[in-house]
Amino acid sequence: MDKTALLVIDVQNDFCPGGALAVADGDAVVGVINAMLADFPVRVFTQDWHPAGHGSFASSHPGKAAFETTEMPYGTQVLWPDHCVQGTKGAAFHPDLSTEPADLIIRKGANPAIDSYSAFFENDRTTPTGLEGYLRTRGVERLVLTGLATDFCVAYSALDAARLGFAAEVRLDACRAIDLDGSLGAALDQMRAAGVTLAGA
Ligand code: VGL
Ligand code: ZN
Repeated sequence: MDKTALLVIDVQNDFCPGGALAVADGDAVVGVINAMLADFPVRVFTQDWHPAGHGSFASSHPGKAAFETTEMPYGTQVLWPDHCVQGTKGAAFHPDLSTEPADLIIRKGANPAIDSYSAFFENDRTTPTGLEGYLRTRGVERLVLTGLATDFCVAYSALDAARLGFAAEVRLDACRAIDLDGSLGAALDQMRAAGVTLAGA
């Protein structure tokens, strides 16, 4: 039997209602994820974990507003409101999320010059977080992905998982999307094309 890991992506206060980059209904994933945890032998949580003044923040780009884009050396970057600044309440996990079962917590986005949506690589798509090695040495072959946001960090993680040869399933009922200019539809299409299973819709 394939060993399956549950990946819980960025269920942090800033992505929940009232947060700096609130995803509509983001906190609705908490109960669904809590109920799934016991079914998996390996559980990995991620935290978006930016230094103040991070390069993905619109506030770091004079004349730019949040949700506009800019060109970075690694490609086009959406500029976000300041969010998930290391050590702040916004960067903490949602208080009702059951984090005790986590085997590993991966923090990403700490490099001020590169954003990091995926749990596996920074947005240059080459600088690794170490998650691949962790999963392989634990014998994991299959991933079930949950969390925030479907069309950014969950999708990038699922696409990287598929590219690395893991079987990947996204549980849409345990995810919520930002959906910026059709980004949700595009992400779902890309995931389907990459062989990611979309479940729980
Ligand atoms: C995310 C935008 C910026 C996410 C993180 O977790 O999907 N989105 N940083
Ligand atoms: Zn971020």
